[in-house]
Amino acid sequence: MSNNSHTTVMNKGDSNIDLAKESLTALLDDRRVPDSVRNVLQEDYQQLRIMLDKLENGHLHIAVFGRVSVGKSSVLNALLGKDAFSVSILHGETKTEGIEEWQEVDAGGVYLIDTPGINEIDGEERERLAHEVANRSDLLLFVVDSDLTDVELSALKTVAATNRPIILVVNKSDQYNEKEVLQLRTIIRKRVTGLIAPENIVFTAASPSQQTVIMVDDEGNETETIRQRPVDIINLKSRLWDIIEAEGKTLSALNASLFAGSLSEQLGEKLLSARKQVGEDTIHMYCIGKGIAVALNPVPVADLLAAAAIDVSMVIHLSRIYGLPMSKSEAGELIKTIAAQMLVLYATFWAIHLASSALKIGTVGFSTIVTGVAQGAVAWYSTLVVGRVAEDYLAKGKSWGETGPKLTVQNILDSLDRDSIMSEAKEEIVAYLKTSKKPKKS
Ligand SMILES: Nc1nc2c(ncn2[C@@H]2O[C@H](COP(=O)(O)OP(=O)(O)O)[C@@H](O)[C@H]2O)c(=O)[nH]1
Ligand SMILES: [Mg+2]
Repeated sequence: MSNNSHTTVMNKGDSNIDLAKESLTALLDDRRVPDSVRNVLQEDYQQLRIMLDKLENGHLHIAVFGRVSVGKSSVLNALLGKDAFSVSILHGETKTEGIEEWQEVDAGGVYLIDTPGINEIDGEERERLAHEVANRSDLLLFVVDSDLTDVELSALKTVAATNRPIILVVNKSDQYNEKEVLQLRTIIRKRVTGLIAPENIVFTAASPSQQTVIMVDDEGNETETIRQRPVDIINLKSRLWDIIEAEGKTLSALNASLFAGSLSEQLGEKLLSARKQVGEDTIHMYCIGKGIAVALNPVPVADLLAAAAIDVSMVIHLSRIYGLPMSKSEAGELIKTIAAQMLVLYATFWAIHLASSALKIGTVGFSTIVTGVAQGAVAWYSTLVVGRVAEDYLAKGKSWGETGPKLTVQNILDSLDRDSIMSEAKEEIVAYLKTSKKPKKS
């Protein structure tokens, strides 16, 4: 919502742009995403910034897409009226993307983007490239040089699914005579029904080949002349001008909104996995902290208190990573709920733990260390469980969902291999105790 005063009457295009800008800005400025998580998703945030920039500058991006050697670079050069992009008879001349401003559009800010061809890469790579190119462009020129191959048709379907406007450019029309052009148009029109509107199928000859004409005079002498066929790009130019004039900025707003929409969807999933990743490291850090604190602390009651405090900090820390900050008491309540379920499910296990905890009083020297390490490992394990369960609860938006607390705890316990976790924990604790004397404060 814009609260600043607009003195001009907004047209549909402007309000679309505002909306698009808003949703991009909202994604960028989302305070619930902490820096630790943002760092993991740097590239996505960079893309968001580029998109917002483009929108603010009113830029329009037109990209070519298609098989290698159909004449993508040539089509762009013909539009630009200069050899801005390199062209080659060799396959795959265009290795990376290139961008060039199309000066002929008076309004300015229209850019043509050249891309590598698509046929020598496998299907998955093709899909990825198709999405990437589509995401970054407001209008696509899908270039072919004959009837569409299966690979081209599937690539066209992929880009069409991104809802970008597409012009199907049938290049190298100089290779066909008039009748063949008509036939080709009919065949292609049929093939792309539902994907491309008939007015967006345009024939071009971006870089026509030379024609050798042999003339025979009355005496039977042959003379060879080489004739340059004319470049034919005017239909594409005028179609582009029409579209730019009619929809210009709306197109880039449309694109930005689509991008923001799909990104926020993707970002939702990516955010979750980035949060998991950061959460994982965080939990591990607290497991070490708690394992060592417990291993070194000879008084079992204090063990439990210290342990609880560490778990509370961990849950608060996790709640920030998940963008749902919790207070100390809220975190405490959550731990209580989790602990209650753990007690129910693992009664014997904790009973042994508490018994060994009691044993620790009065023991000295080596045996204290041994018991300490064993207890540290138990503490580590319990913190891991609390952390994982808390994460699950946070990932569901601070709720137990349909699963409920009991089943959630049960599922997490089932997913963890207790024995191997505890033996790894012991190793880490012992390794830590060997290298330093004091536990790390977390
Ligand atoms: N006959 C003919 N050849 C063309 C045309 N456009 C491009 N070519 C040729 O096709 C080859 C590949 O062109 P290029 O633009 O590099 O294709 P890209 O790989 O799709 O970028 C080059 O040899 C061009 O000269 C055209 O309209 N007619
Ligand atoms: Mg090229």
